[in-house]
Amino acid sequence: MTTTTEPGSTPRTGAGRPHAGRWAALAGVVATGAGLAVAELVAAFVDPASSPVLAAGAAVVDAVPGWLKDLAISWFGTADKAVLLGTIGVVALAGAALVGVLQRRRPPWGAALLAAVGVLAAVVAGLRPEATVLWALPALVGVGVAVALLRALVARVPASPGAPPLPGAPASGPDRRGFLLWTGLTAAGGLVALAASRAVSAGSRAVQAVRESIRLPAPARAAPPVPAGAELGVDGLAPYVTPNESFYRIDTALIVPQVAPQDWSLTVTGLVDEPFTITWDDLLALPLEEHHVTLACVSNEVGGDLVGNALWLGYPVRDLLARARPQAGADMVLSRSTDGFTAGTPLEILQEADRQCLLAVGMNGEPLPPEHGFPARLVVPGLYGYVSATKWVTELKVTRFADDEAYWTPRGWSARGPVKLSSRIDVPRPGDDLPAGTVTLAGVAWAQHTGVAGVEVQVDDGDWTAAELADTVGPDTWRQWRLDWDATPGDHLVAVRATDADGNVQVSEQAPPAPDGSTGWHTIELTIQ
Ligand SMILES: Nc1nc2c(c(=O)[nH]1)N[C@H]1C(S)=C(S)[C@@H](COP(=O)(O)O)O[C@H]1N2
Ligand SMILES: [Mo]
Repeated sequence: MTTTTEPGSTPRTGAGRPHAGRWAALAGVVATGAGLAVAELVAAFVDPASSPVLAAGAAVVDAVPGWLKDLAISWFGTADKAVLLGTIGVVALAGAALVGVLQRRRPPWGAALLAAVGVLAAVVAGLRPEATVLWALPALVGVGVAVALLRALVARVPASPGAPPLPGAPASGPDRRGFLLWTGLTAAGGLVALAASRAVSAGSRAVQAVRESIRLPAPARAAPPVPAGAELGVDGLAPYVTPNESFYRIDTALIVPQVAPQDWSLTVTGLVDEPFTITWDDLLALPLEEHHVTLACVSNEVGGDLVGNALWLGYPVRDLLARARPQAGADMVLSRSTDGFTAGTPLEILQEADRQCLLAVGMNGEPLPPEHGFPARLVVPGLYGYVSATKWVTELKVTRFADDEAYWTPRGWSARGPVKLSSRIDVPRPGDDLPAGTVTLAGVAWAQHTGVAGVEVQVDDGDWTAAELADTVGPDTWRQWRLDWDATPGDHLVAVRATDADGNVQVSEQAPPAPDGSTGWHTIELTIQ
């Protein structure tokens, strides 16, 4: 608590009544604490990591220089995180007390300071690398509640003994009993909100803990190793395998579904002779396969980043279907997620002997991250995600396109979504400083399940020049490309196009993503100095 002595107030001496500054500080602490508890409650619904306290802590960890981090670790060892959170707690407590005192003496500056810190916390949370816009919500709701409580409680702070009433305060000021009652009720409400937030986030924390304890079985059939030549080693170029943390995420779920493996099962049903259900343990006991597949979103604009490549571990969907024995006339598998999302995939594609469609449980050597479908999802080489890559999948219904519609079909997207041949320029980045001379152009190109056979680059109205193409494990992934260009000063347009293994050349006609995927050449403007 602060020990301010206000002008005109009697300094507190010994056993006298605490003066109003202390009550105001208490009001600040209780109002702020209740607001933080409400923020925790909102965060429990949005994402546990969107808690303003955790997000601010994470931002501090990212911002402190390496030497300070090393120093903290050498001083506090593994307790460094507890020390950091403790420090944030002490600073918050002191700040909250200050806000209370300020609000009493210089209204509305206490409330204004609190609001400013809350908005800052919302921005910090919203800018976390893994954040969605929703991450700003906990801090915004929390600070709204805190400001309202602060104003209400400070207005009820009893006057210091012997002090003249503050400007604007009624002559017969608020009484001490009333203040304590309101403060107590607020504190109790805050504790209830905190308990509720713990209860709500218990499910996701439990799922998180189970996920971390899982040791996935080794594949019965391992993926071919990634050849060294798959990486061209160009700075700023998308890596051949996309790390899970930077893998694009697209789904309709406002809150990431939390599905515990022990509660999960997958049912194969519909037009089949032998419907069946497998549990998580059943699935892990099957011979799993590993396969690199580049996933792409139909919403990806030309040059966009809604595409990524990962090593998936899972069980062939083909074998699940064989066990269920689809009936004649069926032509679609409607896969359904716990959150109600559905995708419709051509049955014959899932049955192809040489197409590795997986019921995946692993992504780049670890269990699927929750936002990528933990515990199980589908991955189908060659089809956009919206018609194939159902996350948190629990049902495969064998059916007919004539009888069933998947989630996106009545919303303006094609029932069938083969990935279109495409390519992208990653390097240079817009705004890069480019002196004349050799400029490296580089990017990626994909034609899942057919394979990319060539990439060409055109500068201004010049000829198309073949780029160097990196190695790949096979036709189901993208390939890096690069070309060293002898750049002359001035403004230039650089375009890229790919050719697939069947000899199809990427088309120049520009089409928007809807209804079945964008087309056109990725073209960038470069200014050479
Ligand atoms: N349950 C569920 N699965 C889903 C979706 C969804 O909205 N809900 N979106 C699909 C779409 S449109 C794409 S592009 C891929 C994206 O997978 P990712 O988020 O792992 O990159 O998931 C697919 N699976
Ligand atoms: Mo998508």
